[in-house]
Amino acid sequence: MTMTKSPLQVARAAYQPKMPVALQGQVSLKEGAKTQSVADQEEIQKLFPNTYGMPVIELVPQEGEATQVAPFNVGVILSGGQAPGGHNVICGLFDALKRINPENKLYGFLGGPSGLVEGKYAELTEDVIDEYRNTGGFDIIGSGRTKLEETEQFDNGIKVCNELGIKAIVIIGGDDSNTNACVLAEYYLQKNCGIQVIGCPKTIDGDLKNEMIETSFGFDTACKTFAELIGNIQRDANSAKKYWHFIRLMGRSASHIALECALQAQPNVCLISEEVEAKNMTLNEVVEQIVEVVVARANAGLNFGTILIPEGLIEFIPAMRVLIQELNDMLAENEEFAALEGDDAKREYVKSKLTAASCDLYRSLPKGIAKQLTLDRDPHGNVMVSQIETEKLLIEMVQKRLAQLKATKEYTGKFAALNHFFGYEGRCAMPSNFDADYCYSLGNTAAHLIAAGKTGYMALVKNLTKPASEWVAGGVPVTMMMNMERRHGKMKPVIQKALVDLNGAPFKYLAAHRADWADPQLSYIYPGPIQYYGPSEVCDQPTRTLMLEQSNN
Ligand code: FBP
Repeated sequence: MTMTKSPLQVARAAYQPKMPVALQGQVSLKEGAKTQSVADQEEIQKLFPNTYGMPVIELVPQEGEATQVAPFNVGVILSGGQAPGGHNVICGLFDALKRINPENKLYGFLGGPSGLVEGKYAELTEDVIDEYRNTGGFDIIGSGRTKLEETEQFDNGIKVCNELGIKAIVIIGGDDSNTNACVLAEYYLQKNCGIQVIGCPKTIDGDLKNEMIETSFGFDTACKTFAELIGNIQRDANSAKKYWHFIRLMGRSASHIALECALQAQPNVCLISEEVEAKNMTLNEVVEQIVEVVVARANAGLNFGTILIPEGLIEFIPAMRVLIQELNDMLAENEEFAALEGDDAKREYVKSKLTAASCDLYRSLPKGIAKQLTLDRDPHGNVMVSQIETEKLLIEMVQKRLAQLKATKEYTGKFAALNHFFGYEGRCAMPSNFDADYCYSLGNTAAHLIAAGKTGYMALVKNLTKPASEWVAGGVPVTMMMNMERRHGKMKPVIQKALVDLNGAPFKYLAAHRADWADPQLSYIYPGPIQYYGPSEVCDQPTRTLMLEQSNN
């Protein structure tokens, strides 16, 4: 007989996620005070007249008889990059919908937001859902990065929802997708079409967090997966004693993933983009910071080590940021550039359009890196930093600098470097207990917000360093998290990205300990793989970031 599932897969299929007490029985809503956006209040209010200022909501246990709710249908969309736990949001949503009324139906829009616009969907029935409980990936319905922004797309959505009797759409996505969810909610209220929109905070990057959203789902599992790999590499480095490992980690602009992995594995160096920017560092200064550690360790006879590099680093070097901004504005809807054939023609075109300082910087970069900077932006206008091989650029520059130091006898070690990029390895990992529980609770929460007629909200679950039974579930108006930012050359309302806070406890911990971690007296940690069964202190711990952040409160 062929085996189609590993024993762990079978065990995980039967895992019952832990949930806050408030979600375990009948639920009612408690509304707080009116809210304001985090910045640019006047502009945001003008753009979102119907969804601005709504109160924060808390879900609380309901006393007495269950309220009868007429059956309704819901559509769900997975948007953007995969994040562990997405399937459990859908499973939690499904189970809560069925508890609210067994006749409720859940449809999944296929391939991301385009599924809604193009009317591509599948009904998610019990047998489908059961296949995906506590699994990683987004393959239950697929994901995509189509941006929902045109009224034509919104109107198509109305047609499709009406055909399926859908009363609400749940968009599981990051900051950009949830911004779009809010635009959609606002439009549907203006049109009075009766379709609600609820968001859920997803992204491994960890940059969708604020006063209300303690963390985005997927960050926990992805970081634990990367930290395991980094620990394994450190053990290899410490055994063979011959390589410097330059490890770039996903996370887009924010360095949360690199920081969390550093807290878990204690590498010799961890660069934090936000610090590089705050200190106004040049690329050469970043290189110098690495070289100092390499030289110090070589002097102690250790020609090996680990260096963590956040994937967005390059955007945070001030001169590089100006260059990227110029490239963004230049490349936005630039058909002339798109029509050019061959790398040389494109390079010459770019050089002719840049300011003198940016042009000099562009010319000084290795050609491969310069080309990577001009690759297509994603549909939200972001540079695709995952495709820029900053770790190779740094290796090359460190190598050059060490050669100079060797010539003057200031460095006598050996330098052999290997490059790694971790991102896709962790985005679809089997969710940790934390993510499995958190996501299932988020899905449940979304169902209750829908049943109560809410729209323009993001589902939230907080108190996350406490046992799951003490978590608090509710909803936050998406407009509360918004500000105005420049995108595609224009000012747009978007959910404010949370970058690493240099005054926050996680960064301060790194800053206080990194000299010890660089030191020849090794302090590597080998975190090992995620554990699903065993003592709670091994299996249910949230990230170090969350624990340090909350230990301050
Ligand atoms: P989201 O913001 O959509 O969650 O993206 C997560 C992410 O993994 C980033 O860390 C990375 O830069 C990007 O997706 C890679 O994009 P793609 O999946 O299109 O290669």
